Amino acid sequence: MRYQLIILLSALLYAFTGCKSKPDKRIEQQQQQAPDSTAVTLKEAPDTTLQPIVELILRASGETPEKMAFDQDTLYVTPDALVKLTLINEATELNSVHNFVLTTDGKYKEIALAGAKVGSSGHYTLKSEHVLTATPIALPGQTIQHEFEAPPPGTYDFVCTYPDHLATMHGKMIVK
Ligand SMILES: [Cu+2]
Repeated sequence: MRYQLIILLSALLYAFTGCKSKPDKRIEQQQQQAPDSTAVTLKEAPDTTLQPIVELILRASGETPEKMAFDQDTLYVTPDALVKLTLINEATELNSVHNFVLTTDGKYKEIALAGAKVGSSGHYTLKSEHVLTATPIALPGQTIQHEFEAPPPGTYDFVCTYPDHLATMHGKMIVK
């Protein structure tokens, strides 16, 4: 009798755990497979707390193409810096429209000539791998604030790409 009771209990126990374990596994699998809709993938923003800041103030002046010029022909920037450029157009003549286009690989002349054909709606700036950054155009009397990451160490050219300003409006940016 006791033997039978043990068998009965064992059978019950087996039936109980057997029935229960199967659906449990399925639920576990479903839980593993189901995408977790509560998880949010956050793109880690670069930590700029300790990033050096280089502030540049560049003035453009001159009322005729021959006299139009930036007030500096060499700008110095440290690598990894956040560059805060202020472009001040001090001119009053309508044709004295300027921008600041930073270029690589000695291509500033090509960039300026091609940019001149882009027109005002495109801020006279060609979309090119040789253009690192560019301000919008600054109309006479306007001041433009523009921020960009310093490029790797090296020497770059900046240029105004408004038509016919290339000859007098360009300079070097040295990153070191
Ligand atoms: Cu210009």
